[in-house]
Amino acid sequence: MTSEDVIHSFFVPAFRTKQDVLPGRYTTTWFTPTKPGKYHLFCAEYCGTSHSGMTGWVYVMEPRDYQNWLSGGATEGSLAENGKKLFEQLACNNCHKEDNSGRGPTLIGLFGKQVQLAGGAAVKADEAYFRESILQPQAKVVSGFEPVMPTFQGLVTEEQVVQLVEYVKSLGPKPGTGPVDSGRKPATKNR
Ligand SMILES: [Cu+2]
Repeated sequence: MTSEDVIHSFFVPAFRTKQDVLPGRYTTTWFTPTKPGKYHLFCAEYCGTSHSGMTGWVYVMEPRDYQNWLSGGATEGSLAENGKKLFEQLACNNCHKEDNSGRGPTLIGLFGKQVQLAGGAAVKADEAYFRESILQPQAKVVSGFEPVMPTFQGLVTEEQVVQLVEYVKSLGPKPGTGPVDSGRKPATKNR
């Protein structure tokens, strides 16, 4: 879970579970419900004028009912599958090529690795880094690459950002690979 604006809090009273939802960070929550039913969920952190409308339902189903619901076309693919489609629609793959020959670094096997940045710093390739790189690509430029990526701020919804992030997560890391090396020499100014 993440927020595009202020701090919210995901709260399901019946499950006695509550987790803050923060801008710039991804948080996770999970629980094992024991009884099928329909349970209220709330935002439990005052977040603005529409706070009182920030509610929803969690549906707990028997496995068979859940399978029925799934096959009824209630969902169209996983987050990662939708992210892959979006990645192609937005032509991200023109620059982020699988073989690292594009204008941007390859994203294969990236999730969870340390990334060497231009200027010498390093950053962990986590969800927050992916999100920032989609919305503010110039914030952390990978060593060996030019800061040429345009921002996708305003072009993708928060839900689409989540889909893209899940897609990149689904690309790796591949087991047994070492830290990510961009495979390129650092960019020089006089090129
Ligand atoms: Cu809220």
